[in-house]
Amino acid sequence: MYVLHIANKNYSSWSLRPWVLMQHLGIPFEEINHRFGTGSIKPVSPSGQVPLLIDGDTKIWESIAIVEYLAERHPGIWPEDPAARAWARSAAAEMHGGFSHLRNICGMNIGLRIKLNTVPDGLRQNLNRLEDLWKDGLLRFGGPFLAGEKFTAVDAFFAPVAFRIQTYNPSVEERARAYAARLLGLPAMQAWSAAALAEDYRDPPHDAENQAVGTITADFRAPEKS
Ligand SMILES: N[C@@H](CCC(=O)N[C@@H](CS)C(=O)NCC(=O)O)C(=O)O
Repeated sequence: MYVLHIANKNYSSWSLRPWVLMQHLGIPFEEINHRFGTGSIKPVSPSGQVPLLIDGDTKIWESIAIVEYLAERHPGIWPEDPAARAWARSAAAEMHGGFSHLRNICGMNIGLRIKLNTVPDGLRQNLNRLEDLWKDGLLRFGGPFLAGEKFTAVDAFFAPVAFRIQTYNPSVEERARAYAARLLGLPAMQAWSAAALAEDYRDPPHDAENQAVGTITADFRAPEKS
């Protein structure tokens, strides 16, 4: 049985990617949850970060490597069509290495709703690129997912963006908003979200970062246990 190490579901966008993919595809795994700030990830993970997948004696870290490891063993991780697969790999790699303004300014915090103080140029550029990329995939492969009919790893890579759109409500075109809503409606995304909202503990550095970029207009998280 695979073991997937992840962190707080409310904040850990990288953990979400392999989790939602495995959950959606019905690949069985045991999950181990770490809390940010406790130092429990460091001794387990070669990079000191999550997600980390363990398969017997083999440790796989970095979300993109985890996805490729799974793709060698399970159907459905990437699209079957070679052109769609090439596009999906490119778009997932672009997400893995890029969109830094979106990732840094709009940190994932599933339970909060935040009105951004400003939308800096870098963030607007990332959002423009996101709209173009999603439009390209959805039109080229016919939807409803980015590389065609099925939810694959490229959708998993953009899954945290759907939560960010929900939290920060940035101005994005209707097609992008509808795709984000489609992701949010998936049972695996709903399960992750419900667990995130039920977390009764916080990571103050993440909360401080999110608070610094705007005004919190709602907080749907379970009360913090002291
Ligand atoms: N490039 C890595 C990023 C992993 C990452 O940044 N993980 C964060 C959580 S979302 C982490 O483990 N942070 C804890 C730390 O850095 O101490 C991947 O794709 O897996």
